Amino acid sequence: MMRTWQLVLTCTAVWLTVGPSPGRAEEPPLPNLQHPHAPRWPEGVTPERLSDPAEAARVAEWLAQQYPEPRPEAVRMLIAILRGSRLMGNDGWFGPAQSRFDWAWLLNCHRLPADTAEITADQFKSKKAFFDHLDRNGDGKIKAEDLDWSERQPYVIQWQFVQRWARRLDRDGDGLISPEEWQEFYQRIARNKEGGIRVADLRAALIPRGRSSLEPGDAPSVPVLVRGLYAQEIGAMNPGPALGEPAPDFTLRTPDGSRSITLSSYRKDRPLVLCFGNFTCGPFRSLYPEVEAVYERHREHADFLMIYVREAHPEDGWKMISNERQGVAVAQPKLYEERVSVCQQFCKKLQPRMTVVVDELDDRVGGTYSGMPARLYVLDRLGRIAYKSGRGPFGFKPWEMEQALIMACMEAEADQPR
Ligand SMILES: [Ca+2]
Ligand SMILES: [Ca+2]
Repeated sequence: MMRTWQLVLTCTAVWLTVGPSPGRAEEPPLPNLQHPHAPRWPEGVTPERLSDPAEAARVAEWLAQQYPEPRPEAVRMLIAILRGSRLMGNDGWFGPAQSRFDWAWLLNCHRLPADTAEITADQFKSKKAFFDHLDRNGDGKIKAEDLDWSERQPYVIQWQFVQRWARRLDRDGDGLISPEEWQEFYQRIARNKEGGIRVADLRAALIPRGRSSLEPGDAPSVPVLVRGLYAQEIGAMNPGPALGEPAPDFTLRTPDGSRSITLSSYRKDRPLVLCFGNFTCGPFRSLYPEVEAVYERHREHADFLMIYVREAHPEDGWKMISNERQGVAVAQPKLYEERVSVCQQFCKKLQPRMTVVVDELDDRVGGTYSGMPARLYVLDRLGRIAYKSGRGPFGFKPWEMEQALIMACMEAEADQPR
């Protein structure tokens, strides 16, 4: 009797989900087609058909004709996917951060002419700790290149390499390399070798061969990426607020439900950092401890808030073998309570000390700020967007954000009544 009831309930649930309209159950319709920033989609084409490169190229051409340049961000990303992008961070909607706090701002703040090449410690008008962070390469001078986080900078290339290395060592994905993980890495690559690790072993372990730097089992197919784009799992379709705009207000609850946090209730005389992220985004987990480190360094003169958003790599989307190995395997929450529960898993693993709030299931805040899958903002003391990182995971650069935050703090300091 129980079984019959279960069957009836299951059938009813399936019918309610799929509805009576025609269409094969294994190819559900694209979500969010009515979203104001969703790219138009050709009639009768399912994402699954785009496994055929010729069909993908045809749809890319159709989109290119539908949207003359300059194209919306989501259209740029979709066309890049259809033309073979596997989301390596240098195409589609990925791009550099935007910041009011750049080299020109710093020179102006010091009343130095625009062609000045460097600022020395003696000339610097704020705390020594601030100088040390702005002098990224530690040569005792701040130069324009210290503030340049584009990929042409050797420092940034090295930094990305270290980040990839750290992720390979961090087997449980908590953003820290434990002594056991360090030892395990040594054993893994030195296995069957006499007398330690050779340079070639390190190279083989840290510079994987092949087209993708993703681990085996993590590389996505075109249909998975197209569905991920419309589901806003690989990123929000909205481009988010522009530099200088007032930060859109919101109220969200903490994961324990005990508090509601409203953005506009934060102090007006100091900067505020917004950190967007989710549990299943591996690069975000890997870098989150660095955001916490920035929080510890600057909590005395700035506010911080983390907004927990939609999962990037749920089991029913672009699932990652590397996540499963780390015990990070969750379906995309269908209820707010489920998202809260995944956020609690995140909190258990990453132990955030800054305040965390959970976005509503309709992604009202993550969507507005283009916060999915991960992104950083610095709001100035007037609540305007002063720094907006590139889209995560590639644009998620905590140390770039820290430099902008330091300059936002210098600006706030200079404005204080004396
Ligand atoms: Ca320097
Ligand atoms: Ca670890």
